Amino acid sequence: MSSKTLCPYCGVGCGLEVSPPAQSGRATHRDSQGNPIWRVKGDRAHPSSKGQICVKGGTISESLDKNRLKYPMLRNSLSEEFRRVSWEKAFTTIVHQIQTVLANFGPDGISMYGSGQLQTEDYYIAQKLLKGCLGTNNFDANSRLCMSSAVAGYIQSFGSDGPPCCYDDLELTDCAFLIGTNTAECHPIVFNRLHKHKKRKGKRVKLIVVDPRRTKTAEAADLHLAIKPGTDIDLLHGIAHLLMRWDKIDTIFIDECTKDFPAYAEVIGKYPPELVARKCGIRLDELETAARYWGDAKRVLSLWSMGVNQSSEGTAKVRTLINLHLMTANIGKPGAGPFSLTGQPNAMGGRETGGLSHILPGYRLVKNPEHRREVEAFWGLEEGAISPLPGRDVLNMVRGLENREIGLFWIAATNPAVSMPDLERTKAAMMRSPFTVYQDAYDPTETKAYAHLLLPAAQWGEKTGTMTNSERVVTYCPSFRSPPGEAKADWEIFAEVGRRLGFQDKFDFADSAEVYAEFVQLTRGRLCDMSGLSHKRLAAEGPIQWPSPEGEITRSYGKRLYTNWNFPTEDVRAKFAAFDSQGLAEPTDQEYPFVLTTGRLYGHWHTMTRTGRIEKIMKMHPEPFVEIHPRDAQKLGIEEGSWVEVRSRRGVGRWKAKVTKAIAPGTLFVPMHWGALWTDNGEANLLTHPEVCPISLQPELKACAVQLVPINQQLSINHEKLTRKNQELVVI
Ligand SMILES: Nc1nc2c(c(=O)[nH]1)N[C@H]1C(S)=C(S)[C@@H](COP(=O)(O)OP(=O)(O)OC[C@H]3O[C@@H](n4cnc5c(=O)[nH]c(N)nc54)[C@H](O)[C@@H]3O)O[C@H]1N2
Ligand SMILES: Nc1nc2c(c(=O)[nH]1)N[C@H]1C(S)=C(S)[C@@H](COP(=O)(O)OP(=O)(O)OC[C@H]3O[C@@H](n4cnc5c(=O)[nH]c(N)nc54)[C@H](O)[C@@H]3O)O[C@H]1N2
Ligand code: SF4
Ligand SMILES: [Mo]
Repeated sequence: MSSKTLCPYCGVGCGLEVSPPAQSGRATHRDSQGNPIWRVKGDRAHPSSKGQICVKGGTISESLDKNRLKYPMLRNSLSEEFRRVSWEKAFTTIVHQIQTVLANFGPDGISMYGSGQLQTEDYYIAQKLLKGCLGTNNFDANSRLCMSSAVAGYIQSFGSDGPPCCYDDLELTDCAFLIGTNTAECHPIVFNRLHKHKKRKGKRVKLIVVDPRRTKTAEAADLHLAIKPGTDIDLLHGIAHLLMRWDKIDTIFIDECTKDFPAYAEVIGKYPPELVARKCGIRLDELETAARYWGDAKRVLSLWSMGVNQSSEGTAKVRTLINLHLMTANIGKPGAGPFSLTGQPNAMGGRETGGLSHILPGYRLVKNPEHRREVEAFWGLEEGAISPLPGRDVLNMVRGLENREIGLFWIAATNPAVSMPDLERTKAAMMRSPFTVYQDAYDPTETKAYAHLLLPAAQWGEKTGTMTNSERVVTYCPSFRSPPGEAKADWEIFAEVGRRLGFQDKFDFADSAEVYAEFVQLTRGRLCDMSGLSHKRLAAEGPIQWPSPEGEITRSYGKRLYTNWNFPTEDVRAKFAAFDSQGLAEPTDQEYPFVLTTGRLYGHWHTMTRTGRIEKIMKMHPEPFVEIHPRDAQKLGIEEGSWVEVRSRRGVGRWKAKVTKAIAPGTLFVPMHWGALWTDNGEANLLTHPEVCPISLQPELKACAVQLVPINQQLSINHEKLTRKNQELVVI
């Protein structure tokens, strides 16, 4: 019997069909430890992916049985060894810790740091526990490092979060504008759909890629604008300037459906093309070509991800991109719109359930008194139970730990000891935590070193829930195998803590279908209305796209938002933004003359807890490296494959040089994936800085100033030691 589910890696959200390892009599595919491997193929009936998958989805099942955390483990201090404990002991310990912190610090002494890899049901129960019952908004997620600039940009420009487009638009556009996204490697199936369309339509479809690196995505483009890191706003204003000059703007749409255009027009007046081209480090004719492609197209679809969001002006970048859509009415119609590609499989579900410290379930805001009252009433809480103050974002949690303002730090489904910026500082802060609960599926991970209590989580395939992909399609993900050892679903862990804290009636759920049924009621009447969805319906009918209000008979797929050009603002108009370009938070100077950017490789997933243990992927990407332009390499006498040191004001890393024209001169690229368990030489985030966008509070993981120094010595990679660290065979 096979099960239909969703790939638990990226936000494309491909449908998978998973079947058990072959039964006796037939050859069984086994991993290097002898575990039978579940068979995985693409689900042809899934509307988002139509049967396609990439190497990550195709190999996911090989990681299911390796290095799993199976039992709760406890220690009194970080210097002690962990000892196995019962769930009973684990729960009484957490409840005791929470009660102590409530007495000593009040509710805001508790902080939880979650993840876009939790399912919607997990996320929802965590919000109810923290924001509702405990009265603290200190729930943030790794989406702060990922999607928060997109969320802020949508809210400010349109009045609500919510990507307005759908993947069908990939096949309907005549100009795709990809900025700060390596779609080919990070959202491969979205890219396949777009690329096929382009191949079919030939010159009639234009593909523009804006990225300081010549990525696989850029290689497929008609026009690759290799701008200097952090000059996106200049570029976008430059395009707007030309569109104005050439009278390629839609004045009727601007007059009837938007506001604040004059202030924006004044700003773009200051960005003449010659100046912009110089600032961005591109040719004037390249800028003009980009503007012409945009201006001549009937339907422009822009796609973006971390090159835009992970910036100290992330929200301004998002809004400036949306401005271009507004001035040319490229929104709410087929093949057009500003489409943020979400990174993680359920980052969207996180947004729907209120999984950041400033939001509440159903696309509501903590700061809005009416929104708080609606949620309090729904949860059966007294008025005022939800704090009116946004909680700590994750960087503020780090500061809270430093200042000893946090008594209990609870981490779930993320590995901050690799993925947070300014890692030494993050680690030092986590060392100060009086008590850290870490709820993860794998063991070891780098974050384990900073935990007092480890809780084994059932992961995807071992618990039943739902996830929403980038195009708002909700997929039912049933449990198809038992969790290893005593692992439990995240939502069950949160709910049990809630019951033991005295909120029996609030967490009285028989199963996750009941959790989902409660959650969707909170979306009724909101933009993300899912009141027509249930586990039962999703299991029977397959994936469904929201909005999906109860009782409405609509298509389940191919929906767009804002097709009537009414936006959820007070006056139903979308808003132009007037931001000047600020550049990088840490500009280069004589001492630190290079910009270091960081990002992803096709095969690996984040901190490698799964992909580091998959042979095929380790063979594709065995070790980290630093990309250096030949001109810079020559100047410094660096040869391909030689070791170099990269130093920032915060940390140092050593990598093998990959000399390539794929990177712009003056810029270096290091993959983010390798943490302390996988390398002894260089971790990207030891170098990055913690400066954030003042609006979205998203850190600028994409750029810091560094020195590049050749080291005339051959460093060895101690594979044996690294293998021991990971307690299993890793093929390199
Ligand atoms: N293979 C793989 N796929 C993934 C993931 C993974 O770990 N591995 N993770 C998922 C997640 S959570 C996310 S968030 C997405 C991320 O997906 P992407 O955002 O596509 O991936 P990144 O490699 O982080 O960054 C994208 C590009 O931004 C460029 N960039 C850097 N600075 C700038 C700048 O100033 N301006 C512009 N325009 N571009 C710049 C980089 O050169 C890089 O090519 O991928 C998802 N998919
Ligand atoms: N330098 C640099 N740093 C970055 C980025 C970058 O581009 N550059 N990108 C940032 C972005 S966009 C992101 S999204 C983050 C990602 O960074 P992380 O969130 O730290 O990365 P993951 O390795 O995906 O960690 C997820 C963890 O959840 C566990 N897990 C999987 N499924 C489950 C489950 O169902 N329940 C529980 N409890 N645990 C589970 C996995 O074992 C793993 O340990 O990194 C950020 N950091
Ligand atoms: S494109 Fe993303 S969702 Fe699809 S199979 Fe690959 S990792 Fe999974
Ligand atoms: Mo992400």
